[in-house]
Amino acid sequence: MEVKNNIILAMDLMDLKEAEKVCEDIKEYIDTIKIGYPLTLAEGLSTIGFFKDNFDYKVICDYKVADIPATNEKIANLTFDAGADAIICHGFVGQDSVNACKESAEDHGKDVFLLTEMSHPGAVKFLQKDADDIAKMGVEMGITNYVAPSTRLDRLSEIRDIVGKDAFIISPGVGTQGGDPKKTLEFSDGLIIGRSIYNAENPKEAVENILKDIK
Ligand code: NUP
Repeated sequence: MEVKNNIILAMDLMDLKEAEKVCEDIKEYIDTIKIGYPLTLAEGLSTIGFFKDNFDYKVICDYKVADIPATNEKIANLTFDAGADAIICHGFVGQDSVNACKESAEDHGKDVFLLTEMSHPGAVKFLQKDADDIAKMGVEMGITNYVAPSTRLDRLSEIRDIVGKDAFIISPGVGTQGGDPKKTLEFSDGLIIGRSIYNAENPKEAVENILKDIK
């Protein structure tokens, strides 16, 4: 997946009209959006089509799919049938569950992202211990897209080493959670940025400032 300017907008506003306003403001800089449960549960699965039709965005659905294989397959099929370009799934549930998402993605000619370690402080307690093995499992499965944290660059760097230089890593935690955009891009291919853009007084200026920093 190619991401314009290495920035993916994490759109977690829960009102589609407000989300649209932000997207209008920054559309010259952004071609990929990530939506998750907040916007999808508030406004429906049709938000995927809304962003594709109105902005021609690539849409990554951050549904952190983490169920048994049969249920993962249903979730992924619904997501891709609604027009998503990619889905994010959790790795801790194991290979069979991840494979259900991977196969659904392949059937639809779309992408799956494997979530390794998360960016928030709480991830250190449980998820971090298994994150390297989750990444190794992804490599063994032939997965080429990963999510890894910008908030812990040592961990991001280790995950990069495991998945290899040709894998595509996108990283949340830039800005509000404390991650540095430029340093993150030493290891990552894309920055997932939400609140520091959509909550900014001037979202366009916020993006321009990030771009100045990373160029
Ligand atoms: O480890 C993760 N951390 C994280 O923040 C995995 C994620 N998918 N996210 C998501 O990235 C989070 O749900 C939000 O949509 C976005 C970060 O947003 P913000 O902290 O820039 O507002």
